[in-house]
Amino acid sequence: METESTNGTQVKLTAKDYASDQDVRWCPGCGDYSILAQVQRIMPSFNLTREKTVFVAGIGCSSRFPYYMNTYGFHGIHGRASSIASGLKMARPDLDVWVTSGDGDLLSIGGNHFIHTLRRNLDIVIMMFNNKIYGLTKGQYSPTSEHGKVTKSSPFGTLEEPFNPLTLALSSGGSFVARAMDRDAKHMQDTISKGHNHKGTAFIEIFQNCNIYNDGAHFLYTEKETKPDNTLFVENGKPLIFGEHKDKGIKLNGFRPEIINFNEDGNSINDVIVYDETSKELAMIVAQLSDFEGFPMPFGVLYKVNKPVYEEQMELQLEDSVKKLGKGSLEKLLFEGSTWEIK
Ligand SMILES: Cc1ncc(C[n+]2csc(CCOP(=O)(O)OP(=O)(O)O)c2C)c(N)n1
Ligand code: SF4
Repeated sequence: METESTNGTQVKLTAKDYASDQDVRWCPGCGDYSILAQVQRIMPSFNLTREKTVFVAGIGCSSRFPYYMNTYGFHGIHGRASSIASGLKMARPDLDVWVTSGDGDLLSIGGNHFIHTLRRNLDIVIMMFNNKIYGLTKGQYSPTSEHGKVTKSSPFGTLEEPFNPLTLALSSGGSFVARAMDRDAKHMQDTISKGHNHKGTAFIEIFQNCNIYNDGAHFLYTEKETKPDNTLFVENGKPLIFGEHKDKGIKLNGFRPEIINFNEDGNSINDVIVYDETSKELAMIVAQLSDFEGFPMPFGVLYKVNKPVYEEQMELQLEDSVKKLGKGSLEKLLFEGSTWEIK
């Protein structure tokens, strides 16, 4: 339970305090509702004040998120949430800054901004709601739509291979890379909390069902019957096991992952990889598992390392420069050096 100081008084906040008075305008049954509920539920545990919390979004159904949070918010332009959040965090490092975005918003028009935000490692949280489609614009394919996907903008099937958001984040220098799903509330809460508590940019991909334009895109991983055999829940220090009876595991044969079954001769849990979330090599291998036929989809925190954060380095550099060179003048800077006049 959190406390907030308003006019000197201490008030305990609950999930309800984080819900705004706006009507939620997502389609009934949309996976976004679950994400909103889980975020509101965990917010009080962070001991923050609402005045110091900001949700930044681009454009899309998912990007309506800031309207529904009773915090500060910024509904920006398409694809620019990471950049707006970066500027905000640099100017006001005391704020708690969150980005909510869709797979189209973040990886298509916002792709460039996204990769550089990860590379810089500002202390913010980026949540990407992945429904593998453009929801708001009524069902065109997105950078995560599978190859061959028939949509309004790809009537004969997409020709491109989709991005794997986790390997993209890892290779862009992300210091916290994780995946959750709309239908597993507890795991989502836990993953987002870990992301928030990480110092640096936390990237969390959340599988979200768009029941209007791409219903069932993630059902293999969310439904009771199919989930155990098709998902791998990664935990630091624990063996990579999965399956309804927890009798399957992932082992490495050189760099190649292999599935082993403990009921078959010679296989045992001791052969399975014990996960180390600080190993980028392991994170890369596990993030790609689902790209191969028959392998499960990984969820949880795949990678988490401590690296210097951008805003602190910038502050130190500024202080150091002022010490060495004095305060400086913008006017002088603009008019010094080689300037010329166009006549
Ligand atoms: C510059 C610009 N280009 C295109 C659009 C149209 N547009 C609005 S939202 C969107 C895609 C949203 O998809 P996604 O980010 O996956 O979010 P979802 O709606 O599925 O949550 C597009 C292409 C726009 N608003 N601005
Ligand atoms: S179009 Fe899809 S993503 Fe958008 S609100 Fe409706 S169900 Fe949700």
